[in-house]
Amino acid sequence: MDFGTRLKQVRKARKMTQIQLAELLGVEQSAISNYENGLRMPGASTVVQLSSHLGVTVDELLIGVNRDGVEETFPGGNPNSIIDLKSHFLKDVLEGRELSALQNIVGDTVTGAVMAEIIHELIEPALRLTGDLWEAGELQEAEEHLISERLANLLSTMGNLTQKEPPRPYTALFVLPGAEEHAMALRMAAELFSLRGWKTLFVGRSVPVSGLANVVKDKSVDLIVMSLTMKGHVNSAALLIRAVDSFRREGLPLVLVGGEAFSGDDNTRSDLGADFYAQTLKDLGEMIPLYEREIDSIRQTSKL
Ligand code: B12
Repeated sequence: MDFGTRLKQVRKARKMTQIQLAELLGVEQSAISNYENGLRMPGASTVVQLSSHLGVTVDELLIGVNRDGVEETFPGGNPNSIIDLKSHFLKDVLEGRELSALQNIVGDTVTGAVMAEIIHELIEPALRLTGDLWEAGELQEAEEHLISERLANLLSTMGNLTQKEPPRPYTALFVLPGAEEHAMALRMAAELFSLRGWKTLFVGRSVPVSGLANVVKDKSVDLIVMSLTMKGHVNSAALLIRAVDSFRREGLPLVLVGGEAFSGDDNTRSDLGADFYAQTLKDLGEMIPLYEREIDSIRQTSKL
């Protein structure tokens, strides 16, 4: 199969028109038509751009084979829903084309429901699978880091494209206690609060308590959200919560903790002393309205 026919086949499989592809490349539609009809051949840099916008490798586009040297059959072989995308996703992430793969399906505007689906159906399972593969020695540590970084970027890019609910008068601050480095669940939690219309401030790795107190005061934080993965960091979380107690004014901020470190463990919960616990990110959909009601009632009481 010649280059032009292959380009046309991939473009159609991506459900893209010649005009849309031309716009992405900043060229006239006639240029795409000329490539597809074999009248002209694009230069090397255009081939690289084409492959990136179409979510295929240069080899797939030029000679019709993927990285393993296996011939590709595009129609039907490409994902057309997030669920289909799931099976290709980790490979896309490792090959650096997760954003184009996803955008081919969801387009440039993302609804809140689709974003929640991306979080629960793609990003969460991809991280779990990464952990499993790493444990089985099938992924290098560097690849594990690379995947987390790329997924964090994907989350923030898709988050910026997402239509959120109208703003609500609540602010949440997201922090990791002590030396905790597992930030992905916390990032996803921040995204879910933001979808609901909350103002979100992502601090990530723990800041000194004095710094935290200042941010809470300056930004009128209503809720501090923590994620705790490793049991070894429970003490740091408890210390942080005690520090919040010391600078809490008129009942706010409240503290929410989630994470593997204490799931199903009531002793750890009572040692921690947070106001709320949530087991999974999916729980947040139901829980956020409850936090809002609690904050409203505290505000009401402090006015009396
Ligand atoms: C990515 C990753 C990393 C990345 C993190 C990068 C980043 N920016 O986040 C890096 C490479 C830095 C890392 C480092 C380490 N990691 Co690591 N890591 C993982 C991995 C693969 C995925 C974690 C993840 O994001 N999961 C996806 C999220 C969505 O799931 P989750 O965190 O479990 O959260 C769920 C619930 O707990 C809950 N939740 C969690 N937080 C919150 C918060 C709120 C508010 C709510 C509502 C819910 C909630 O919601 C989620 C489900 O819906 C896991 C493997 C795995 N199976 O999880 C190992 C894993 C967590 N790591 C592990 C280990 C041992 C380490 C290291 C010690 C490795 C080392 N030798 O250096 C260090 C420790 C670093 C530190 N000081 O914290 C172990 C932890 C074992 C344990 N429980 O003690 C795991 C389980 C791997 C394993 N099987 O051994 N890691």
